[in-house]
Amino acid sequence: LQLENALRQALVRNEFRLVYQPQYYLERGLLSGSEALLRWHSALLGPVGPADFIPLAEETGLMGPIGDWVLQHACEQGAQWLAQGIAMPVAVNVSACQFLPDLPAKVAAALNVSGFEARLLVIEVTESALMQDIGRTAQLLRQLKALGVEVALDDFGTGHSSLAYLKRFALDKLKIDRSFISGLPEDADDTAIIKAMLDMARHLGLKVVAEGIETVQQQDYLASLGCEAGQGYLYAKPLAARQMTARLAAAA
Ligand code: G
Ligand code: G
Ligand code: NA
Repeated sequence: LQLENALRQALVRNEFRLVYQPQYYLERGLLSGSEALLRWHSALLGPVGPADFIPLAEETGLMGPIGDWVLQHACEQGAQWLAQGIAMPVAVNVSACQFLPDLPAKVAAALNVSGFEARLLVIEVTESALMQDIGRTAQLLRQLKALGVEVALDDFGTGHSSLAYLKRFALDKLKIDRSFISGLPEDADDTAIIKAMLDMARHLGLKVVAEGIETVQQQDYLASLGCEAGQGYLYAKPLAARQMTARLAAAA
């Protein structure tokens, strides 16, 4: 209850911030984008991790307003990078409870207010969000696509969606869950699964980002299989906006 009360105050007290984890093209080592990740430093409780407060936010109805803040703030940061001449794609996580008919209008508003470009915004959704209401999902994805944003399926492989929906839904990108990456390149099961995932993505015309790359061996193995991009501690942990800006300026 203490956590819930603190969370209720967090937005007005301006206790949230976003950090950004860079993503790289595996082959050429160039920056390909970034993922915005939410951080909360509570005045009462200190730092609280997303694994601890996001489920609570979802249960208590607070994820809606928090998610709006994330979307708006990420677009403002992206627009700021654009103003500095850096066209950096920014991916934003969207909870199942935000994946509702009002989402396209919220995305459009965030783009409008910030001046960020739709083609640089990526909406990351989970399989559970897509599977809530299949008919509605197809329409929502079409509306998001019509805005010009990309949609990525997050934590791919950990959910329970039917592969058939991958074809039916208007997705742009798969993010392969890090649980499939950690055993590479030695684990025979993981290598078989990764090969199948990359093969399928290629045939469906989906881009791929591998999550949780921690070693050069993993990077090189994934690159040899044609995996386009990745993120992970090998490159950088999530960075404060200023650190990310410095990295972008250095790469430009
Ligand atoms: O930031 P960290 O690497 O600890 O992320 C832990 C989990 O919290 C991840 O699964 C991530 O998807 C989720 N997460 C981080 N930021 C956000 C956010 O802004 N919105 C939502 N819905 N989930 C987030
Ligand atoms: O599910 P999602 O992709 O949103 O998860 C992002 C989470 O993964 C964040 O908590 C981030 O800190 C974490 N993360 C990012 N890179 C790595 C990595 O290389 N290894 C591990 N173990 N976690 C990572
Ligand atoms: Na994510």
